Amino acid sequence: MKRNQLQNNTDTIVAIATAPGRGGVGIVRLSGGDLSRFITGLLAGDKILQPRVATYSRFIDALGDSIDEGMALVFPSPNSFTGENVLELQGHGGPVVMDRLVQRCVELGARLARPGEFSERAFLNDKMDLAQAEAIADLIDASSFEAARSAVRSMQGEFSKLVNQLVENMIQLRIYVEAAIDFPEEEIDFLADKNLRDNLRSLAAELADILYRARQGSLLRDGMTMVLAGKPNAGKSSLLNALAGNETAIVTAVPGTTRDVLRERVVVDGMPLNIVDTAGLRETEDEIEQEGVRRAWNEIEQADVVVFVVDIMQTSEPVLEDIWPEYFVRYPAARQPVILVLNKIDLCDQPPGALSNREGCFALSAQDRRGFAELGAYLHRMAGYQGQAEGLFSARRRHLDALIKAQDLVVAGIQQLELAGAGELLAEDLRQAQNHLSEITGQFSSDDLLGRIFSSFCIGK
Ligand SMILES: Nc1nc2c(ncn2[C@@H]2O[C@H](COP(=O)(O)OP(=O)(O)OP(=O)(O)O)[C@@H](O)[C@H]2O)c(=O)[nH]1
Ligand SMILES: [Mg+2]
Repeated sequence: MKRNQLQNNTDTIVAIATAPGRGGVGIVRLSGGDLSRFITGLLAGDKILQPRVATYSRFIDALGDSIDEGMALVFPSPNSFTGENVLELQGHGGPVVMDRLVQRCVELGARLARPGEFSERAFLNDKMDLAQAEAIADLIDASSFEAARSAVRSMQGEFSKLVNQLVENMIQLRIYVEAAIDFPEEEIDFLADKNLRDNLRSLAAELADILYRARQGSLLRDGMTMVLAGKPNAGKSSLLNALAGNETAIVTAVPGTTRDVLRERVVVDGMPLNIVDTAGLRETEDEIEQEGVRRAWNEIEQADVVVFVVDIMQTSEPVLEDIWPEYFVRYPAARQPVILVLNKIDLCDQPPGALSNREGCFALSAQDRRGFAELGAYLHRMAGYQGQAEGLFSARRRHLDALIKAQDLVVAGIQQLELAGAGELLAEDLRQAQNHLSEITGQFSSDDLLGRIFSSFCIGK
């Protein structure tokens, strides 16, 4: 992959940079290549644009008729967002006006930008790294004050700085380990070197710290996915409605009411949560319901946390293994956390809240909302959510995966060293761990990964 070389010989891309719809001002942005034909072709009179100075002008079509009038701004390479020559036309923010300006740019030889293409070019021209580019998209998409604050920190390079520092430490260790392997006659008995072990351990600790903070940041951004599962009529849809504060799901006394998967994004005491309501799990002849049950299992499999809802009146002993054996049959090993909710306590004398003798078991009423605070607090604790963005940075699932892989490798490497004295294996683990970390900032990344990341951005960004 080519970086560090300004790609000013690229074609010119154009897009509306402002949000679609009507607004006081709308901006059309061009980037790449020689922009002089756009300046002469679009601006009335022979306008000479000073770099980064707003110049008032009429914007004209091929016949010289006015499309609009406004400000033109040129940012010569390399001092622009993309690092290329950039021209901005700030006109009136009407969709027709904006479209005509874009059309005129296309007539003059520009090509419509793909989603995220401006950011992609900024990345390729070393204006920012991958984590920073992603943070811009996260800032634009931020749904809460905290999420926006942590996105800004990532955008300004806080996250990247930590990752780069980690990579740097890893390189130092690798140099040492590989030198010891390559020059055994030097008699650096590196396996016995206490310094090496200490350094490896502190590397693992640093990784764990960054991972913790990245997890928090990713929670702020995405929230956990919590799937409501259970037998028909347990009150899953009622619980969804109560948590969401609206009547999203149909609730009836008929078992098998819900067939489709319903999704609702809610904020529980500042923590975003993606709740998924599913069809009641049961054997059924009904074809539609069968499909609903199949989809329910699908969602259960992908959940960060599963809430298994039961009707307390139908339940004698709240032991998950007995109440929901199918789950343990399907997933004998690695499972996500499951919370057991005993619903409808308004019908009996069970007090609301956590059951003292059972971890992760809560009594509540979806009808009168008793017991909700305890469940909410438990979810917060489970997610490790601190509720404050101090020292956090926005992070994505992709970043977490890379950090986790790097951590696993470092831990494995330490074991190779301590148990087997295997220096070569340690060296290989460290090499791979470094590659995973470098994926975060994009120093080491495939075109495929870049394509996936930037195509999820909005057009004009
Ligand atoms: N008394 C009482 N009734 C409840 C409570 N929660 C739900 N119900 C009732 O239980 C019945 C089923 O509720 P739903 O929310 O539709 O149950 P569900 O689990 O989504 O059912 P399916 O969609 O059929 O799987 C309805 O009649 C609700 O009014 C509760 O906390 N207390
Ligand atoms: Mg339902």
